[in-house]
Amino acid sequence: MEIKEARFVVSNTDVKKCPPPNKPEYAFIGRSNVGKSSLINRLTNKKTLAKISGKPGKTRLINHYLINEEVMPKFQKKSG
Ligand SMILES: Nc1nc2c(ncn2[C@@H]2O[C@H](COP(=O)(O)OP(=O)(O)O)[C@@H](O)[C@H]2O)c(=O)[nH]1
Ligand SMILES: [Mg+2]
Repeated sequence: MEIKEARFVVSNTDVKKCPPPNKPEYAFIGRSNVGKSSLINRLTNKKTLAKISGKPGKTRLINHYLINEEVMPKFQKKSG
């Protein structure tokens, strides 16, 4: 898949508040500081899409990013 567009959608601490699972999703899961954010930025060719930190334990959130929105226009951000 060619990534043409990528944007941050929302961060959550509660999985119940995450966007509805109405799209294919790729999950990047791993220990703190292993390079998850760096990998997301590399794949999307956006240096600042996912925040990268030198210190472990900075991010304790579930972050959702939307890739190629024009291919999947029905996505709606879930509020709250
Ligand atoms: N040497 C090296 N450092 C990396 C690599 N990928 C990420 N890092 C560094 O590892 C640290 C944590 O990366 P980050 O992407 O924030 O990890 P995350 O906590 O899993 O999201 C940052 O200082 C990155 O610059 C890599 O492939 N090689
Ligand atoms: Mg990270």
